[in-house]
Amino acid sequence: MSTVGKVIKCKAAIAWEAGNPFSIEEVEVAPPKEHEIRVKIVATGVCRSDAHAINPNFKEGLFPVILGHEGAGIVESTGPGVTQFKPGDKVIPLYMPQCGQCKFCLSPKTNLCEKISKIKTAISDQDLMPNGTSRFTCRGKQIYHFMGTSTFSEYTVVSETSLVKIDAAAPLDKVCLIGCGFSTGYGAVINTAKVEPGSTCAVFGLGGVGLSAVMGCKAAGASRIFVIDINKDKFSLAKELGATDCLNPQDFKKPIQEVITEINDGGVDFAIECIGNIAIMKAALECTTVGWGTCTIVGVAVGGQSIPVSPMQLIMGKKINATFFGGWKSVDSVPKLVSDYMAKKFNLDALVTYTLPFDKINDAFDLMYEGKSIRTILVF
Ligand code: COD
Ligand code: ZN
Repeated sequence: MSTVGKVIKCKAAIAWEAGNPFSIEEVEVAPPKEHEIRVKIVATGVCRSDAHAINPNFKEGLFPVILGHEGAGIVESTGPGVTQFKPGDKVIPLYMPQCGQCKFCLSPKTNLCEKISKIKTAISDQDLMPNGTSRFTCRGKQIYHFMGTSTFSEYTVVSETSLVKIDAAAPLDKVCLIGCGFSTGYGAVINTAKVEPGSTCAVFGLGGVGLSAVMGCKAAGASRIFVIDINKDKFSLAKELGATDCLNPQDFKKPIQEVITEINDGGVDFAIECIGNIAIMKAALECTTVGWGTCTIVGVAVGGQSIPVSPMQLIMGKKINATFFGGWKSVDSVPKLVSDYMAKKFNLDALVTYTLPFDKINDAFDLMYEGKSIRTILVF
C-alpha cells in the first residue's frame, strides 16, 4: 500500500537528553510539505559530531532530537513544488545545503549557503524544517531535526536544497560517508588547504575525517605525511592510506609541534587539525614552517573555546584557515564524489570498520568512544 501523503510510523533513535544513550522508538514521520522530500534512509554513518551534539558540555543542543548527518537513502515521496527528485531516486542528505541563489552560493569563494539559517552557529543548526516546524513526533512530543538531515531515522524529511541525487548504482552503505566524514577531511586538504605536489603535511587526528585528510594529502602528491594521534592502533591504516611518519605525542617529552619542526626542517608546509581540540589547533599552527605554513582547522571544540594564536605566528607568514564540509559546494560536488568513488579514485571501504544493524546504534557510539572504530555504518 502506498505511503504517499500519509504519516509513516517507523524506527528512529531518539536522544531525549544530553549524556544518555539513544532510545530506539517508533516515531511518526509526517508527509513532506512544499519543497520537501521524504527519504527512506538505507545506511548512516556515525560521526564524532553526533557525539558532540549529545555531550552535556555542548550547550547548543536541543532535545529531544533525532541526530545523524552522514546518511544515504531513497526518495519515498516529494512535497508540492519539488521538481528535481522523484520516488526511487538514490540520494544523499546534505547538512551543508546549496540553494544556488544566495550570495554565498553565487560566489566561488565559499561553500556556505544562506539556507543554514543560523549561519553563525552552523553545527547545531537546522533543527526544524525551514517553515519552523518538525516532521517528527514520538509519544505525543515534537522531536527536533538535526543539521537538516536526521539520518538516525528509517524515514526522514529534508528540504529540497539539502538533498542531492546520486548514481543509481552507488552502494549506499559506503557512499553515505560522502555525506560527511570523507568529504570533510578530503576536501579540507584539496579545497581549503590546497596542498601542493611535493609538499610536507601533518594531519592531527586519525578518525574518519583525519584519515580522509591523509587520502587527500596523498592524492595531492604530498612528499611526506606526518600523522599524529594518541591511539597508536590508528597508525597501520594511516600508513596504508599514505602516511609516512606516525607520531604519538605521548612518546615524546617535548610538545609535538617541536618534534615535527625539528624532524622537518623548521616545520611542515600544511597542517590539518581533525580533532576539535584547541590545544591541538595551536600545535598544528605551530608545527608549520614560517614563511608560508598553512594550518587548516576542521574540528570544532565542544564548549565554544577559542584558539590562543600568537600574532607573531601570523606576522611570520603562517596562515590559518578552516573548513566546513571540506569546502565542497554540496549539490555540485557530492554526485561527482560518488562517481569518483565508483571509478575507484579513492577508498571509502577502508574507513568502514563495522557495519551493524541500526538497533545497535549505542554499540556504534561505544566503539567510537573506545577508539575501536573509524566508522561504523548502521543499516536499516
Ligand atoms: N591528540 C592526538 N590525537 C587525539 C587527541 C589528542 N589530544 N584527542 C583525540 N585524538 C584522536 C583520537 O584518538 C581519534 O583517532 C581522532 O583524534 C578523532 O577521531 P574521531 O573518530 O573521534 O572523529 P571524526 O574523524 O569522526 O571527527 C573529527 C571532527 C574534527 C570532524 C569532529 O570531532 C568535529 O570537531 N566536528 C565539528 C566540525 C565539523 O565540521 N562538523 C561538521 C560535521 S562533522
Ligand atoms: Zn560529521
